[in-house]
Amino acid sequence: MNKDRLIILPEVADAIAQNKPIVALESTIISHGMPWPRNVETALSVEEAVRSEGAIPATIAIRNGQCLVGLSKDDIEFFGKEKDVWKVSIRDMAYVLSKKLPGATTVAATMRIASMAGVRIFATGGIGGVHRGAETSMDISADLTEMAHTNVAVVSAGVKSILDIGLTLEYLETLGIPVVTVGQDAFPSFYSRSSGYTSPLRIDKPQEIADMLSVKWQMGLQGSVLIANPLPVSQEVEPGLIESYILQALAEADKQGISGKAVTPFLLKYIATHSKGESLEANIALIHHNASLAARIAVAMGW
Ligand code: PSU
Ligand code: MN
Repeated sequence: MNKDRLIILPEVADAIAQNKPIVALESTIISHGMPWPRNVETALSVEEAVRSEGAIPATIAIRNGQCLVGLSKDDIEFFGKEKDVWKVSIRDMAYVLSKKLPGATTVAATMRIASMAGVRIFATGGIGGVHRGAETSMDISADLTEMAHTNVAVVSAGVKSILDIGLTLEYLETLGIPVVTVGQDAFPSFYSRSSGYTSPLRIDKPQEIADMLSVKWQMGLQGSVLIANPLPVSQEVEPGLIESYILQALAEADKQGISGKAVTPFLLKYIATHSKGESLEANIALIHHNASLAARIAVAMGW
């Protein structure tokens, strides 16, 4: 690893050196997942949520040919406002770095950079997965393959139903990625605490999750653990409503010929715009909820 390409904010570098708990956060959610100015407000308040649980936040992005681990307030503003920010998954990293383009990192790229810096836990909203119709499109997010081999745990609110949740759970099993839901048997689907699927595993306490992560990595069992954190009851969005927006969004994506990396941002934006902000409020609430849980697990790990 060329150290000049990994710029760790001094506060984060100190935390790494002193084995203090750290939580990585992604930037695609800032640049491509939410409208300005709520994206910037959310990115800043999520960092506060991590701090209030006693951990240090490290939001990750790419700028000026460097991977940034920990963003300044100015950087967060930049990624929230700038129009031409690349959505960077693993395959885009070398290109965006060598061209010195600004890049917001997906779950996959954020995990990889977190791992390079020595950060072991990461909080996000929703992960990428197996898309509906993947049996013909082969659209399966690189988030899943990354989770198969990078030792960074991911806290999410489950899998969003823009994806095929059943196929995503199957694929996670194929890749050997444990899926643990916190506090309930049902696997959550982002806007809803249920999905129609039972979680493969259930753990109720942050300390027990921390124990499982320690055992996994001590045993040399490479890869992530998907920690599914159901959103608070008060924030749930009625599943029938979300499904109707998803079906409209999928039909519109098809009509406009949206494909490849543009699919997920297109669907997310369509749903956020058409649900009149209800989905955005739930999205913001659950990211805070996930960041707090990730921080509690990091504290329990004693890193
Ligand atoms: N799902 C969400 N919100 C998001 C994403 C997915 O509910 O913001 C973003 C994440 O950054 C994720 C990426 O890593 O989309 C997955 O994109 P793709 O499906 O193109 O791999
Ligand atoms: Mn895809």
